[in-house]
Amino acid sequence: RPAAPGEQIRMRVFAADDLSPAESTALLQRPIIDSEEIMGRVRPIVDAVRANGDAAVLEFTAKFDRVKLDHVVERAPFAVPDLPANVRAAIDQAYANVHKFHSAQLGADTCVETMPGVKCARFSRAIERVGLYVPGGTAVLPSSALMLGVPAQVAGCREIVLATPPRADGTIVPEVLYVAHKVGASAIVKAGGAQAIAAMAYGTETVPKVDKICGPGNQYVTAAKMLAQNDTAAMVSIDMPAGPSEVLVVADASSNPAYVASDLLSQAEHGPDSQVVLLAVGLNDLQLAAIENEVHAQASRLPRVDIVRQSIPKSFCLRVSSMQEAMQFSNAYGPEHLILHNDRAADYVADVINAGSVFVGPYSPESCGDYASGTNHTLPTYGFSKMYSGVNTGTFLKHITSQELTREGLANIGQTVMTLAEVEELEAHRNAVAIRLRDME
Ligand code: HSO
Ligand code: ZN
Repeated sequence: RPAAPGEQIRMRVFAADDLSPAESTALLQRPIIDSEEIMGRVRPIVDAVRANGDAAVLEFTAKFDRVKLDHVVERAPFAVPDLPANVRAAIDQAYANVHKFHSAQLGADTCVETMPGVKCARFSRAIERVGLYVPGGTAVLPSSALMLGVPAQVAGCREIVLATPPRADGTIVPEVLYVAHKVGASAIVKAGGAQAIAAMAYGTETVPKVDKICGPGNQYVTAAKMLAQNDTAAMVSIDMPAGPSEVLVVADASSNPAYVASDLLSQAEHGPDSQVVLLAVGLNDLQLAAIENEVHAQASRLPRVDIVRQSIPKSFCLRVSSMQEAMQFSNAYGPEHLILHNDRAADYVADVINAGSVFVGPYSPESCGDYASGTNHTLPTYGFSKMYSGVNTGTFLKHITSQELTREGLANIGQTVMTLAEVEELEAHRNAVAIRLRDME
């Protein structure tokens, strides 16, 4: 139940010691998403865009975004808007940091001589055409354009297409336009939701078809990405499945209650379904109350307090007695963001097994990673940090292998290959080696 105006905005509190195994497992669960119901709504939209192209996209934009457009795509060069100097400087700084960190991820090619005369190499190539989805909704998100566009640019993608819902007057958010220009996007699709994803997956008269679609979005966007990925007619891949945004904060008696509360709230303000977890390590009632009071006091002053009134009561605090217990719970939960406010926070990074991104110590708020420090903010949610990485430069690359054998190399490896071919009873395979070895005798 959302907190009523005037009522204390507080998280539910559980003590690990009092929970049955079933109850603590239940705490790890994310809200259940009825994917069949959503797929049922999204499939006709995807089909319509596939069949009718731009006309369908324009129709859905009029229906869902209530914006009447006469064209879907803006092509580069974009008319870069006049931005306030401080905003432009902030975007430039964030761009520089994200660019620096993602450039360092361009790994070197590898070449290994596995046996004398047998050389194996691996090199990378950029995915040629990528589609980046920048959500609209309750906030304008130029930072998401940056977090998707910079790694695509660093990887060397030939065509970067950005999709984002238009504003009420049909224009694109100026900050997003500026980022699109900086990352070298070639086109902006003025559409959101499933229709934008479908347009990039299949291509339309004006929307370029892409090879991979990345970026966060609501359940409809995610459903459309999954549908497109499973359709061989689209021939497109996606970055990862996405659920509501999450943070897990670890605090102990050494933590600053105001800092802890501010981090919980910066996630809580994203949306009513934001997942916020506090692990209170060995805190007494008074110490926990200090954090709770800060949450309420800071929340009450936020412009988005109505969203926080919904998300905070759905979130929870778990009281645990040791850091070991905290890290165990965190790894089982697999949070999108993990913030370590505890004493000697850096020592615990080694214990992290599942998390999208880790924020270490009292001076590393999630906001810095969300906007400007250099790490990416497009991260796995919903427990998918157990098997997915956040968006990174590698997201936009493929790795190709090659080999070159000399005569000597073939002589060295030939018998091994022929024996294995015999085991598999694939005579043509065996012969491809044998025919060469005979010539060499
Ligand atoms: N925390 C969000 C990213 C974001 N925050 C964008 C502010 N703007 C990702 O979980
Ligand atoms: Zn955020």
